[in-house]
Amino acid sequence: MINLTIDGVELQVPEGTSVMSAAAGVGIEVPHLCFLKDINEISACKVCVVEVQGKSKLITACNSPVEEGMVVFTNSPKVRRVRRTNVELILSQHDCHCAICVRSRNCNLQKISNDLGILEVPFNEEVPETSWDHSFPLIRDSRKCIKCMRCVQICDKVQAMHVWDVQNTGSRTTVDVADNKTIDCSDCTLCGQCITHCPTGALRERDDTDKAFAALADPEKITVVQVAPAVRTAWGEELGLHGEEASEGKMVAALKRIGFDYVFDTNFAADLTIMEEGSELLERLGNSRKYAWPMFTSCCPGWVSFVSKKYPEYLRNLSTAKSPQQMFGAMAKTYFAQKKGIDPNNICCISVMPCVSKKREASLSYMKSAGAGQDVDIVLTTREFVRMIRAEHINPRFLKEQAFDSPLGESTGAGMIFGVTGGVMEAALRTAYAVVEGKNPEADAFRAVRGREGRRETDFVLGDKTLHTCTVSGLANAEKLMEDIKEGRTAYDFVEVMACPGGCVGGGGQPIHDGCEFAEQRGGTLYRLDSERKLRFSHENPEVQKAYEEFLEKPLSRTAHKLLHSEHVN
Ligand code: HC1
Ligand code: SF4
Repeated sequence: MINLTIDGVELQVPEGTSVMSAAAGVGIEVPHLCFLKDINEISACKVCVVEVQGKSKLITACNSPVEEGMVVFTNSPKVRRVRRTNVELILSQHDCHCAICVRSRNCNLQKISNDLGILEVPFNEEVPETSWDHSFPLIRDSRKCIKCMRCVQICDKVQAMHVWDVQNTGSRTTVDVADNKTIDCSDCTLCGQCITHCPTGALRERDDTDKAFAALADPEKITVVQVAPAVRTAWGEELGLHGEEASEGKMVAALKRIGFDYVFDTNFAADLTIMEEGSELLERLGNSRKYAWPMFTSCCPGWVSFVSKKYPEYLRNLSTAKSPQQMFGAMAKTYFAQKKGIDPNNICCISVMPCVSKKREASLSYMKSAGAGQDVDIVLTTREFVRMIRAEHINPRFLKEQAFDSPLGESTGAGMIFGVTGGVMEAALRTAYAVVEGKNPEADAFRAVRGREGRRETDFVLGDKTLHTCTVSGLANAEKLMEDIKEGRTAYDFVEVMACPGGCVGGGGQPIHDGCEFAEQRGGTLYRLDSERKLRFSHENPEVQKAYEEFLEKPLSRTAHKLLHSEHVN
């Protein structure tokens, strides 16, 4: 153990601990912009400088290890002076129009500048804007980039997509798409992880809230909104609601207050997905020579995009079941429209998703099986939903809980856990067991698939077959998985992959908490909501059962195939 003093506090920490982490352990936050633990420890921003007694040069706290007897000052006059100059230099090359920045009030650069009392920028350089296609779902504003390198490292190390690179030198240094490509020609899967790890507003999703407000104001349009499982775990975070205060009922009430005509649950469609994908798995297992193995889940569009860009020869391994978002859209513009006697062309189908890639999924040319335009018209991230709540001056604390509408609003605990890594697998196994054994298992019988590691392998006995399963989150983990499969180092029957670490709860469209990961906590919320549900098995969802009786007939029927399945094309 190492003994040291930080700002007068004596402490003992293990050897190798960084000064920043030692300080955090006693409640002293050293300001920083570029640092991300184990991912970006390069001290590019120089904001975390601290003074060490007896040393003339300041050191960077993020990547300097503690030393025996060290006496550290994190906020001495010298530290404040140098830190202030370093921040002023960053601001001199930054577009400081905070009032019109999407990250206003949630920007670490803004906070640190304010804390340092910087009210004017003494140096000012004209920062040129690099060209960008603003119709693409991910937008980069080079004038707000502070060259912290977080996006480069997240995309390289966590997602293995290598989309970003540094360009030019000196004061012209910037980050842009690597190899002089345009973003739409790059490998970007739209996972959005670079957005949630950007400390400023240099990266953001395309804002579609204006389109949603226009649909709400159009008297001809019936607005039908669906909310993804993971959204309910995070929508209250930026609104100051804590834990159970940000309930599903208040979320529904907020959507109704905004003015949506029907508020439905993507969880309903997740249950429907289990019926279709589970049946597909059993059909494939029964005719195993006809199919490529393993079967992959297909509900995460970041993962589907990854396969199509990097391993197109494995596209046929993906389940043909569409994602719950897309199944919902197809059902809303057919089954629901028919039941209500609404012309599907008058329905505007909107989703609230924790994901940026869902914007692209909804716009794919083959996602219009209901024959009334795209099945899903507008996709909003959780962050955009929160902006709409704010724009409408809604204080969720004063809202009374409301229930989802029917007939696409009922869901089970199995649909709920789709939003956390391992959840699709667990939900599918609950129903597959029931089909094979003729009775339900214990609802938590397959909890072995839960966990924080990026890759988990588990075997389950189903009838006379042992099912080898694998669950992965994060695309760098997916890349290792694919290489293992390709090289024959491993073999599975059923594989679930989610592009974002932790699953959709850690999605690229979720609220941003600079440098902090919230996926685990949000995943815990989904498991709690699952355990509190009366129904825990997708096949017991009464509205799903009714939809089969009244409209779809049975899983994998002709209608189901037409509306709920698609081939994945490159
Ligand atoms: Fe997801 Fe899914 S779980 S992909 O993470 O299968 O986005 O939450 O909506 O479609 O249900 C996302 C979440 C979401 C789909 C479902
Ligand atoms: Fe990389 Fe994901 Fe960002 Fe695309 S969205 S650049 S894949 S981190």
